[in-house]
Amino acid sequence: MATGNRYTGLIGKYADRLPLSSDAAPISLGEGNTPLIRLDNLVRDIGKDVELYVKYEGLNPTGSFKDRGMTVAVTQAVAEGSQAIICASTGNTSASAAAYAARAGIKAFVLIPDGKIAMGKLAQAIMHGAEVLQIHGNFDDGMRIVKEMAETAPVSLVNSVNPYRLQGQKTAAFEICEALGRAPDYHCLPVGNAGNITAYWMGYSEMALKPGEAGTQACKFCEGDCQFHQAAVASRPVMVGYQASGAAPFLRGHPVEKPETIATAIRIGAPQSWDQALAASRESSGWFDEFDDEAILETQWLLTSREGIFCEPASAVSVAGAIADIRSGKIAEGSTVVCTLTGHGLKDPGVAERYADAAVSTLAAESSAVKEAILGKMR
Ligand code: AN7
Repeated sequence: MATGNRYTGLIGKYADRLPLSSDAAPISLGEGNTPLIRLDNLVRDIGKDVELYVKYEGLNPTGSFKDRGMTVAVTQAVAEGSQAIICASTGNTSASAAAYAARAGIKAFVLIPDGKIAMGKLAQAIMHGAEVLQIHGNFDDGMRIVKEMAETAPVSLVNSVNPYRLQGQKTAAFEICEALGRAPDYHCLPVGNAGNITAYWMGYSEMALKPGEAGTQACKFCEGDCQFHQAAVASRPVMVGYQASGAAPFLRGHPVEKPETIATAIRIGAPQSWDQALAASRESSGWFDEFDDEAILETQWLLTSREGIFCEPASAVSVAGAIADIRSGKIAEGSTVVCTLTGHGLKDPGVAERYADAAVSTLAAESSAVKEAILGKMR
């Protein structure tokens, strides 16, 4: 019997904050516990006095934040005796569902939009043995169909309309409060189906002191030196949601019929958690904004080339937004800002093609040629 301190994932860590019965056997891949990285280079470039962090969710087991929700949703589905799960997906949900279903020994059916998901995500769904159903339609069409399937076929729906998904995803807010010792002033994230912004707001709200409660709370759950349970925080952040211009229903004020963006993860026109996301925005005095594909890719490049962090295009919109709002002063100097980088850049390696001509030199296999290239590039 090992006696170490092995991290066993969200359910192991946050059991008392998750609505799972204690006899549900956790289906986990050690998700969560992702780094909160400070962006010193970009902040220096902006020249403003802010603390800017990214929560790098690309370091979850399948490379996106979806794993936080999937561990809880699949654990619950299995506890209920389910033999199969289903989801519609722009890619990351299907990759995560496929992996957790494999681990649980159940079937995963994933509906993906015709030709519009990133190669890495499709590879994951295939390699984990999911049944991949590509529909002649977009994510919103898929969502409509899987909701019907959950009513009429023996499958559990694991999109974020499943409340266990958001319960799992709220733990990212707990981790941020633990890491900072407080809640940030602003939390910025990409918005697609609007589940994650809803989940973070739930998490921050659960961490916050209730009216009338004084100071940091003593642990209600355990006697030890448990950092998490003592980390009740005084305030909640302003929630800021950013969308791709071609898929920005929150900016239009209504669903978008034919969403289009290079950030395929957030190519969503009819967000399922519409009301909850609006409530989070309103209650936190937050806002929504939009950025076009060019701005998204430019920010992705800034993160890779200036900070060493490779996120997928959809994730970069959170930093594009934060930078714009810090520059304009909408996010005030002196603030602590956290952006969620929702997925890993390796999910969508195709975006690197546009830089390859400039980055890749082809040479003779000779020391002299390589040396010449080195000296040339150092100039
Ligand atoms: C990298 O996988 O909807 O606003 O089907 O993959 O909670 O939907 C993905 C969404 C942001 C948007 N960043 O989050 C899916 C899917 C990445 C994503 C979002 C997604 P929500």
